[in-house]
Amino acid sequence: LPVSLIGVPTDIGAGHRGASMGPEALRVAGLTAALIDRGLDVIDRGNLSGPVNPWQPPYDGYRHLPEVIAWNRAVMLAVAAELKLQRMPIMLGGDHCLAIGSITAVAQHCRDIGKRLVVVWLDAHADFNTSAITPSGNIHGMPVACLFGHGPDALTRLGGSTPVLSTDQLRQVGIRSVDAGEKRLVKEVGLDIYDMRYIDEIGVKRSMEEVLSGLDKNTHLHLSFDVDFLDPAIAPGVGTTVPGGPNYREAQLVMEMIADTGLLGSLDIVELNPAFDVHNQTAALAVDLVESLFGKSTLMRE
Ligand code: DIR
Ligand code: MN
Ligand code: MN
Ligand code: MN
Repeated sequence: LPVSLIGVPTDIGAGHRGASMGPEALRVAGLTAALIDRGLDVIDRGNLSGPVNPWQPPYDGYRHLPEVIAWNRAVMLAVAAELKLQRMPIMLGGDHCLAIGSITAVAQHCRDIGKRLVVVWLDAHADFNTSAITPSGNIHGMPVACLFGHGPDALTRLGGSTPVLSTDQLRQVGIRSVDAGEKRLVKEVGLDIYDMRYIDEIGVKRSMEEVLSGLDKNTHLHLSFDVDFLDPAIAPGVGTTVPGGPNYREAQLVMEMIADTGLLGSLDIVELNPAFDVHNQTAALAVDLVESLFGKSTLMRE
């Protein structure tokens, strides 16, 4: 599948400034060349545009809601356009609120062509807060809730209908920070969460076998990769580090096992924040992991 890079330079959903520099950091780290080396047809569409970050406190439980809506409309339209052209959209984030727009578009596309959508969500956080329970008002902590129909109409119904996702369509991996109210809601909804304790106990291989079970040729796999999924020791360049994430090889194995399915249809790379990074090493690591995601391996494999 040919791929299209879509820069989404925004940090309106986050509690720290700087994720807006993520798209350029990924380009500087050589993302395009790495994908071309994988034998892919790559077009970099450049960056989407949208409102600047007004840097205001939360209002009614949401920080920057109008801006988040505007950016997500742009993301949804851009992703829909690439899917229509039969190209794989790769979002260069930008904070994780952009997944509302990207996954809404992907879900719509899957409905139209009769494919089953499965979303794999790599993150330290469950991103299942609502305005009533959020400790921060930051909408990057809410995209999964919005996709499940919990949130403001403008976000839950971005593509018209809601909910966009149901529990059988989402698997979250690497989770190790869930807020108090969020914990209750996640339990109530019954999210399929492979948290770090589970991964510690049964290992990455068996966890990922379970995450990727039940997929078939008719599955469109969307990967939403929040860079804070990774252990901060290898990935300092994010706004909200949480200790106890996957190490280098564990993260590579996650990507390699997803690559082996051959089902990847769309990708978000989010929360990379160059303001916290050291010599762009986190961007370079993200590119390295994306190479594995697109089939790079040490030895020839059958
Ligand atoms: C926290 C942080 N759960 C919040 N969320 C983050 O503010 O809702 N998500 N960092 O990536
Ligand atoms: Mn999060
Ligand atoms: Mn996160
Ligand atoms: Mn996230």
